[in-house]
Amino acid sequence: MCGIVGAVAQRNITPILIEGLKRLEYRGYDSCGVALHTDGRLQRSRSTSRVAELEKQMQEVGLQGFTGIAHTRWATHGAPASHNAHPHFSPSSDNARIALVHNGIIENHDELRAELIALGYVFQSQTDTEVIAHLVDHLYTGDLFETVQQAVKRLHGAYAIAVFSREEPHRVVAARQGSPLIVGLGKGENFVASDAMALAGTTDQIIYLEEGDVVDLQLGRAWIVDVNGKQVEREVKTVHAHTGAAELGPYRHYMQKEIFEQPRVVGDTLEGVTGIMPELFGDEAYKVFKEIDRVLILACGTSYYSGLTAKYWIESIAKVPVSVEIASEYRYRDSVPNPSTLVVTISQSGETADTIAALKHARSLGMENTLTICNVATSAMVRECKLAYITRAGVEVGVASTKAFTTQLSALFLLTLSLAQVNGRLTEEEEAAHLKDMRHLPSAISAVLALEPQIMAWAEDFARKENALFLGRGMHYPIALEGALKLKEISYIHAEAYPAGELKHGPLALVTEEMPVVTIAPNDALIEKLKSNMQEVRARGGQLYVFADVDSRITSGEGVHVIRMPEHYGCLSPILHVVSLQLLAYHTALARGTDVDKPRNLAKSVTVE
Ligand code: HGA
Repeated sequence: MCGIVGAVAQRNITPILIEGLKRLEYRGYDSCGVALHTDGRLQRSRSTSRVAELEKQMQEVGLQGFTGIAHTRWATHGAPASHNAHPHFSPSSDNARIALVHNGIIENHDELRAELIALGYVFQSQTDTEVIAHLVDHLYTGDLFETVQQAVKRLHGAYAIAVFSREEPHRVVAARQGSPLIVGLGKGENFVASDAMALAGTTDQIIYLEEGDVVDLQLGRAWIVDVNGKQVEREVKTVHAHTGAAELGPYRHYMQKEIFEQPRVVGDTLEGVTGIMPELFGDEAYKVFKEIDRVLILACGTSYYSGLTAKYWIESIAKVPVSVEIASEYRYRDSVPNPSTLVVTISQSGETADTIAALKHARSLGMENTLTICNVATSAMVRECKLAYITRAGVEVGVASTKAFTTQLSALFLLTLSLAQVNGRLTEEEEAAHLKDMRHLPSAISAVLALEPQIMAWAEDFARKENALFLGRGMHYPIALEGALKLKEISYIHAEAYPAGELKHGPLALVTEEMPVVTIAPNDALIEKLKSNMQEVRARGGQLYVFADVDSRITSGEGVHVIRMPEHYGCLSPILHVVSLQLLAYHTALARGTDVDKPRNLAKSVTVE
């Protein structure tokens, strides 16, 4: 999603801004731009192509400067076109006094636009962002810090902004509310960015701004005022931000690389877990787990499906009731709060706007026992929650999440066992058996990855289809949902998932000889029921593509294609089955020639609502 980088220095900052944008590039964007204070004027360069193209454009005209801001945009308001790309200028392109970049959504943009048009401002874009640029210009007093503090009072919605003025050449002012923003401190120079990763190699001295903060960046000072306009000191952290996208190595795409990293990252996520204990989630975890008598999981997309899987685990093993809600729904609906709930948020980036808002909503309803499963230790989510488990998936570049999902599942299984233990539902023998299975997970996943050639053969068939159904039962139903989501996201094939028993209540009407039906068939208590559901599909001519456990006695035949999973893996079986579905989606997309790592319309780290 959108990325911001800004700098005030005594050297040419173009390389810092461009490098910062490149580090944020993997999140997905549709346009990018840079504005600099150059020779007493504001100048900008914008592109609907890649950051490398923007860099070339800037080199051609020799665009350099000591003060500036840069942006990657993922359009929410207005088409992904160059006139909508940030930075936005005010009062006009040729007479720019204010330059501004923004992440988020301004909800009262229509009202503000009408007001500003009445004042004579002419809009050049369809974005909600441009209203902020004109608003700042309209309120400008000659002191940008003071002006921005006034301007943000008029904004409703979510924003992280960075702005500078032609009249104050060594100053960038930034503010946040609902979208992440950090400050990077240098020696006689200061920076702002939407993520510390953007500044890796420039500075490791990072301040995480809080909601409502406005910061004044000058050469030797970084002053922050809080939401009440009171000057505040915020903790400076030394952050060794990872340097972004790693090398592809022998892989064609990051998604493929990340699928194949799963044995290692699942191992890393579980490393050091020699026994089950609540303290894995934080010092207060034992007390919290004792206090709660239900769990509410809040998440979006793939993380939501890991939450759904965890519901099956927690209810069957720990015997604690669980509800799982889509964060963007939960935050706006009337629900019945219960203070003895453990609120669990799941997010790869820890910055997912909907999930953070849902968490805050839950807290506002008096539910203070919060825990997050997250891949970024320094994220807003980790900072907001009482307890946390940090997955060790490493940077996930592919927009379609893979290794983040399996590491989330690994952490959620640990949570299940910890809750079971606190509730006296885990014997020492059971604990030892589960730990043994978890230790063996990396090699079990590797065995699934070895199925790639067989899955590639199936992908050839799938690439010619426009629809697909996915079936699962029990804890494999969320895995069917995740498999369908993967296929949709990167191959653009319409795919839907159903609990297999639900087929006859409607979706069976879709089954013809043209319909591939992917079936997850672990050898569990529901296998005979599932076989009946498969017969229902075959009777209507549907083509079954079955991932069957080694001992499930399902054989290939007319219209029934079977790939045998290496072993039956009990409770942890969802972690293995999803890997085969990831490979199926990947190879289908490859055969269709889509942009696997940057699927159309999607972005990583969804920091807007
Ligand atoms: N609303 C702004 C910024 C969008 C954004 O933050 N995307 O991640 C726009 O549409 O330009």
